[in-house]
Amino acid sequence: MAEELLAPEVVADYKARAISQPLVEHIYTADPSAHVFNGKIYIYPSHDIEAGIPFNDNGDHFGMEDYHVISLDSPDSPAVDNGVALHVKDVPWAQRQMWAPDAAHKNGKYYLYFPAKRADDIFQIGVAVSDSPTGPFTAEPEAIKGSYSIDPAVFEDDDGNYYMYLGGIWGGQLQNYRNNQYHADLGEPADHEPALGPIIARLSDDMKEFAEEPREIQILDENGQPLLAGDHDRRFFEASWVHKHNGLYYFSYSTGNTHFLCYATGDNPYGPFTYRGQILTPVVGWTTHHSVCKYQDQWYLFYHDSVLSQGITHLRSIKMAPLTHKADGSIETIDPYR
Ligand code: FUB
Repeated sequence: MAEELLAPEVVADYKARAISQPLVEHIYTADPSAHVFNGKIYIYPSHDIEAGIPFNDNGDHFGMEDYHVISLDSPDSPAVDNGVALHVKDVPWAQRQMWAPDAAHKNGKYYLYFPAKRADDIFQIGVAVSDSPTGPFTAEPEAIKGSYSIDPAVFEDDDGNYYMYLGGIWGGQLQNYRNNQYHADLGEPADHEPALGPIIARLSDDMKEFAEEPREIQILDENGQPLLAGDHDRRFFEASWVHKHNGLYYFSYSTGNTHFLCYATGDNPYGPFTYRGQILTPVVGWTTHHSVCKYQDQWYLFYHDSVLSQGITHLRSIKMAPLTHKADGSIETIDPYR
């Protein structure tokens, strides 16, 4: 099924009302994972392409092949495309679908974490290493042992521990796992059952392995009960991210088919996290995926939409906008179009 383009007047209206413009327009980019390394902003996005694969619920039309790192000297500086940082042909275990990545910095080395499908169509997460935040990165020969599903996000805590958050349902295959075991015939829980949670594992000292068995995170409602699988406006779908503000851990994520970016807070990296609200209302395009990053004293939301491609879901553009924490710790909801 081909997607229909938005009418030019609709696109013009979205452009006029957009709170920010694409950071780069010469390529399509999505799923921006932003970090400040050595005083500069580095964004690790997906690099969207038209792979010519028909749209389906597995997301096969997201046929990305490589990663480019985008850097900004400061939030007001031009965004610079630093070229190809890693290509799927240089990842021995991966075949296709280089989806949302993230990166981490430790002891002068930079680590790029990325999901991709193996030859048997199962997603795993890999790591590639570089001496530079912009790459090129050299991939480890095997995927991270015990990894699965998609959307790795790595959080560095104040005590020097690094944690990977991961997972995504539907095309991201998380519904096929329980207790870290793959079951081809498993699906999502029934609507009245607890929703599937994102997965967390602490990383090893060398940043290339899990230092512990991955475990599922609980997201609770205002009564301390797990969000239910049928609660599509609030339950976890994909796009994990964690940031810490005033000692509170903020776990944020996409609700997928209801198109919200939501957040929940907790007092430690493993949760449980309690649902607090929406960060971003729906953007143009099916997916929504983000990061939250502080530059000097200002927090920013990095996100994407499909306005530049006239609404094509798999041709997205990364954007950034200021994000505000209120005095009570809640986050002001952002409407991407005024
Ligand atoms: O970019 C491919 C997939 O789309 C990501 O992994 C998801 O989070 C969604 O943004």
